[in-house]
Amino acid sequence: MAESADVADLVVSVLAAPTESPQLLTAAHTLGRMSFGRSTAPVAAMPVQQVAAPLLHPTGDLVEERWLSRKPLHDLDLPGVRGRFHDELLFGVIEVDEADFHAAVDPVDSAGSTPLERASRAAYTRLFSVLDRTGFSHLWRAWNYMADINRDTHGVERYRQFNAGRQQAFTEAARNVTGNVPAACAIGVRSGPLSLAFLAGMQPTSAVDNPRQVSAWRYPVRYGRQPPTFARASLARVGAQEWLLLSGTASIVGHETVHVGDVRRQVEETLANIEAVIAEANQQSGRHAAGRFGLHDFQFRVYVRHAADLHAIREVLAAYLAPLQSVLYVHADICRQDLDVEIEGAAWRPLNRASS
Ligand code: 3EB
Repeated sequence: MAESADVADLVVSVLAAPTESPQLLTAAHTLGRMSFGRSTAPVAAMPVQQVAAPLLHPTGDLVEERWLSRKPLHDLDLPGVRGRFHDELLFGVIEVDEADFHAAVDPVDSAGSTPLERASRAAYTRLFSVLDRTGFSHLWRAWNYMADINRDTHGVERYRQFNAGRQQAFTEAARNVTGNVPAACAIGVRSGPLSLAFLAGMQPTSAVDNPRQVSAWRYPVRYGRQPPTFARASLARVGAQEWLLLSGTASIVGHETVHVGDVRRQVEETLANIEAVIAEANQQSGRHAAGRFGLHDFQFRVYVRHAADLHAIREVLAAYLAPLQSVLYVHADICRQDLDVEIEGAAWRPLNRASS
């Protein structure tokens, strides 16, 4: 029993329902929170990412997801970021108001730069300075939310503006923009500032690829002048555990969207992609792990573009997932206009004693 007690000491869990976690669900054990829909004012002492998107399912009181830990937690005290950390991991939230940035047209670069591009660059520049100052140098996972993600302004889709600003900040901070890049998602919400939540660690993660998909940082220019900076998943160690953080995953094969207009087949293709990423992660961690990750180990978050598709999406997922598996359905926009659904998730498992 010593083994499992030890593991429990280190567990950080994404919780779907407050009632499921009697002892841990207190402020003292909360590393970070993500809330959905019309939420209450932020609690100053705790980092919370307020996602301006309604939860479609489950409905009711459930409005947030929490990352929990039994480790001693400390509040971060730096300007422009709300964060909490323990000895291995930092959770933080950075919000940047686009209204603080004006469109600029550089006479040398006729493309200029837009308020969202500048806001994205500023958010990531701030993030990297937080990581440099705290020693949590390695960005593991980023959750990006912005209003009107598919709208064109200044002649460019806003998601592409975001990609440009993000990539620029990575480059300026001398971070990789190819290869070992963090897991991420970039999602459209109803209103509000550009919101960036992140997990960063003292130790590096390994990026996991998907052999069915072109790496996002290699997408051809038809998807935007600067490609998105993310990996399909991050494989990380926390104490005696291994974590697999799955990026937002969609119905993309190679670099092309498939099953346009058919949400059921999009879900199936997305699950095939997730299975491929899990298989790749299992191969990468190999003998270090006790057991393998499987689809049933994950807590999932599903972004649904059209609320009317909820039923179909749930029906398809029910055929693949365990009956009590935790899945949150969020009404939000996907970064490609031709995609109707995107799925992300997280899972953890014990490492072998010998290799930890
Ligand atoms: C895709 O596979 C779908 O820009 O950070 C998924 C995950 C997507 C992360 C990002 C975008 C991002 O290209 C979109």
